[in-house]
Amino acid sequence: SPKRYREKEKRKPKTILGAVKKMASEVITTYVGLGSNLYNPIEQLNRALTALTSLPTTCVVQASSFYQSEALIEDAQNTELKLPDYVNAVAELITQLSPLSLLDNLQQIETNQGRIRDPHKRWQSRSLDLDILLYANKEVIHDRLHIPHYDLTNRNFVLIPLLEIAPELKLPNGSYIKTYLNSCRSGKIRKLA
Ligand code: A4P
Ligand code: MG
Repeated sequence: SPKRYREKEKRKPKTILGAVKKMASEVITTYVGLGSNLYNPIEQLNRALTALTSLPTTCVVQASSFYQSEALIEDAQNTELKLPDYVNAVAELITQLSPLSLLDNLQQIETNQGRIRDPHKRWQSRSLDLDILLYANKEVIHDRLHIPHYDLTNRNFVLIPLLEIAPELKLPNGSYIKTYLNSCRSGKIRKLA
């Protein structure tokens, strides 16, 4: 109806510049951690990076080198059984997806790459794990989502690739991420060629 049309018109930004600013303000920088220790981890990460580039309203700005590291396991986990090494990396994205819809999309990529999720077992070997490390300066506390990632500052295999692409990055609380490098767990890690 003409009335509804007029209402719709009202909601439009007044200028092109207004529209551009509105769009720009909704673009968020987010960092995603990638990890794999099954079925050719390097191949898994390359596939995942390609999948990230085709997410809706999302661009991959840059990705870190790949790093090989010893599997971090829980104290209670059976250590006689040596788990395969991980390959880890971090990607910087810009996106207009909300945190939860980004999570849905990441979990879909994991599933597409054969990730089998057993909610009763933590830290199982996996073909692909995609974690949202940071989402702009936001803190998110939700049943399905904690941002920043709960263990980000303790893991050298997250901190090292993250700092490679964003050395001056800060947590939402304002502290520099690089300051955690000295105090994080120091499992074996090496940069892959
Ligand atoms: N979830 C909450 N917050 C987030 C977030 N910021 N990003 C929820 C992604 N997911 C988040 O995750 C379990 C649930 O966490 C999800 O359903 C989501 O709603 P998951 O991927 O299903 O299971 P998970 O990964 O086994 O659990 P968890 O505890 O997150 O494991 P981690 O912490 O990811 O650790 N060793 C090396 N060297 N490298 C590794 O990458 N990774 C792990 C897994 C263990 N050891 C490792 C590595
Ligand atoms: Mg995970």
